[in-house]
Amino acid sequence: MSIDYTERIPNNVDLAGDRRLQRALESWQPRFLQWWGEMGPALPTQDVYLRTAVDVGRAGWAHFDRVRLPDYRWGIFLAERDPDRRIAFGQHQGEPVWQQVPGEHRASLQRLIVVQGDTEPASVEQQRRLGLTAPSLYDLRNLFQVNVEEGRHLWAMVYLLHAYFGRSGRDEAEALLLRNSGSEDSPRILGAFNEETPDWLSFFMFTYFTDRDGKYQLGTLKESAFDPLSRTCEFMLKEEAHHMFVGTTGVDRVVERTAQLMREHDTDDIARHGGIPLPVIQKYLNFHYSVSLDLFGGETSTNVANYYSSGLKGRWQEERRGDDHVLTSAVTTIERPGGERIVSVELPALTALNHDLRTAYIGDCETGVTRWNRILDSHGITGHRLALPHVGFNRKVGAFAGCHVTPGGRVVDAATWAAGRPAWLPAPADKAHVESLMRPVYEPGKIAAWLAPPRSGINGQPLDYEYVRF
Ligand code: BYC
Repeated sequence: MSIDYTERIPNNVDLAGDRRLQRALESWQPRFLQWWGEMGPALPTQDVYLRTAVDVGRAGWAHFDRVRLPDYRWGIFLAERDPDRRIAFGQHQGEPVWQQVPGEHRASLQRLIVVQGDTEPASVEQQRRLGLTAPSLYDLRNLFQVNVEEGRHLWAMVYLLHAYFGRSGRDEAEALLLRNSGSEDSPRILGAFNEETPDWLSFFMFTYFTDRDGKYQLGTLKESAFDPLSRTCEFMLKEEAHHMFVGTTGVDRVVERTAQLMREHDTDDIARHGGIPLPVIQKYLNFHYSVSLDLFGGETSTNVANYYSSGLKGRWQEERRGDDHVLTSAVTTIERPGGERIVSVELPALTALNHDLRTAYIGDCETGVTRWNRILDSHGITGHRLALPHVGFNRKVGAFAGCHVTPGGRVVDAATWAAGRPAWLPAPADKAHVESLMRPVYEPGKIAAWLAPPRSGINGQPLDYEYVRF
């Protein structure tokens, strides 16, 4: 079913056919817009060159146009329904997928949807002030594209809460607009979404590492036996691809510019030449990677075992796995601290599914590091390498929480950790330097001196296109 843009809430779920639901969502809509006004982008603009979904099918789903941000057509878009789809894993493997929520899984499914939904507006809140220091109109436009799509992902989860979870779902939808990133009284649910994204290096790292957790979590929810959740995640993943692109190419361009400055001035100390030194890039990487690893939950979790067995949340690329998809007798190996060393232990695969997902995620993160090191190589910089820190580094969740592990993977005491910290995580002086570079560049085609230009414009437009008008 194609998307109906004549409706107050654009959708492809025949909202008009369910008046009660339509009215409930229409009463949530002004509250969303109020939240967007208060917590969304702080920079006033006239319009932005944005893409909007016009069809959820394979071809031609995106339409580009100049849009006033508050007029963006947020709506409800689910991927096409496959009438033959069957549950791919767990106790219900082989049975038809569910079009309604089974009573016994109501609380767990609602919890998963609320946790997912909570991250979407959180990221908009975290990025609220970035427009004030955008390094170019191209980047500013990308920020706003990410923001409106996160807003739409909130709509996706709110639709599920309203349509399938009755009164408690409506209450949760309300609460999604009441919690705020970093709030003392009512913070966002997951740790990384209460951290600040105060500068564009953080934004690129966030869209590389934290949005990538989103990709993997959505990938597991796409496998869900609850078909409406699966279908909405499938479409969200298509939008998510652009967020990955912003992160990957954003860090590419920081590294590229840093390498250029290192060559040009024949020094590693490029801070005084207006660049971001490699050790600072590494520290930001260490921070964003480690807080993103926390988003996978504990290495061992009975929650995830139950989600899997009951069909709520699958594995990354479940159907491509060559095992029994039940995992009752499978085992796996994980690393965890064992006194002063890190030891490997064998565990039931079912309770280690967060670890399984995290392993796929880490493999994906490595590809970024490889490409950034290739950029250094291409500038003849061979003495420096970017690297992912050890999984135990700077962790607050899981087996390594409360244990001090260096980026290289050595377990150390609290004093050694405290002494090493300024070299491993962004120190006040690093943050101050990065902040000092954050000056807005709003002239079409121009770019801040700490960042290399992108390889090409958006949707075939030239780099000096007026992507945002004021
Ligand atoms: N912070 O059994 P455990 C995205 C809680 S990002 C705070 O080890 P479980 C996006 C946990 O809730 C993707 N609390 O974990 C990216 C549990 O509490 P309860 C978001 C945490 O349940 C960028 C307790 O600790 N989507 O889309 O197996 C921009 C024990 O946990 C944290 C999802 O996460 C934490 N980091 O797995 C925009 C998918 N970690 O239940 C968007 C939905 C754990 O005992 N969520 N806890 O009160 C889930 O699948 C799971 O809830 C988690 C945790 C993977 C998060």
